[in-house]
Amino acid sequence: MKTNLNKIKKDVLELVNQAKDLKSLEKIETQFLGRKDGEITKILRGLKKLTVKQKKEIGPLANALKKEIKEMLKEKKNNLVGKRTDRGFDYTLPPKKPEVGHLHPITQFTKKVTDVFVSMGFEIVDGPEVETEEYNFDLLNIPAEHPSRDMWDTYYIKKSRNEALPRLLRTHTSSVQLRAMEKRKPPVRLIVPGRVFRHEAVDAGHETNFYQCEGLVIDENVSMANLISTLRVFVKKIFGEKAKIRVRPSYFPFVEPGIEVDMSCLICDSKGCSACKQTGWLEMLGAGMVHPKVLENMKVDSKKYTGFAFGLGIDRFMMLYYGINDIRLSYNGDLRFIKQF
Ligand code: FA5
Repeated sequence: MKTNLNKIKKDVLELVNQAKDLKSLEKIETQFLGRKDGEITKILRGLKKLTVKQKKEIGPLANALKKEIKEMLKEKKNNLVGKRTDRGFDYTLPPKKPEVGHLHPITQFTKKVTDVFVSMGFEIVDGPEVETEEYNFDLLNIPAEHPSRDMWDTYYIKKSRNEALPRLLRTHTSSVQLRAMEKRKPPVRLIVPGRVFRHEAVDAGHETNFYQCEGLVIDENVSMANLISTLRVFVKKIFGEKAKIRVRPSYFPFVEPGIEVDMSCLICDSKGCSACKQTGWLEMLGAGMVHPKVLENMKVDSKKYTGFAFGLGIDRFMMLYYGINDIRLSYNGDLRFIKQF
């Protein structure tokens, strides 16, 4: 009996060594440990026919061998699972977790921006990305052939046969100002977050497709001081006290006077980097007091009401917020970048 057990051990060792897949291991298990006809099972079952002395000798040996075989099979199984040799499919492995996506960093940051404005009492308004010249230019005091149209290099859409007027990809969210005022009367306090398009020379701070957030406030006695303090509160709410802004006079045909607002570059601590073109400042937004002509185009009495408007670059703010030194990273689809947010 003892020799028999030794032979079984030798056979099992040999078979386990030769086994190349999980199926072979199952076969070995059945052959030696199978409940009905397993060789070890039969020996254990036959113990009752032995003398007490034999039982005492063979019983522990057979049980020890059973345990040893189980361990050999387990170890070999682990090796095989590691190598995945079982016809390329191992049903004992836990399933691969499905990739769960998340909102793009621009979408997440846009929400942050709009949340701040909503907390300041602004209403969110939406508008079309494909626009007419009327809303993108004419009603904003930028007539056809006027040189100020050169400020925005525009993508035009090919006219279809039954279209009288050309359409274009909006160059700024200011186009929605006029649309919003068709359905509203002052006082208004609204923002328009959205995508805009320009035929730009792309670099670390400029894209052809980017995001803006327009703001429009119209009421009695609205002033430039209200505009600047609104922007200052916004910037501090997003970036905290460390953020500095500077205001420069500027020109936009739809505001008078117009300003541009720069923010201290938080990417390089104002030391100069590729994102701020080594100046330590990043241009963040254009703004100003709504031009009386534009108020009239909105059917707003320009003698009674005044207003301010601003258009901030969401991408630029996001770059400063997260310390991203190249705007193109947001649009190249590289998951190594996107997964960091
Ligand atoms: C405008 O688009 C005006 N509509 C803003 C405005 C609104 C002025 C209301 C007055 C009243 P501008 O072209 O400067 O202005 O763009 C506004 C902001 O968008 C810039 O300050 C910048 O932050 C961002 N921006 C402009 N061009 C790009 C670009 N190519 N890539 C990324 N961000 C840009």
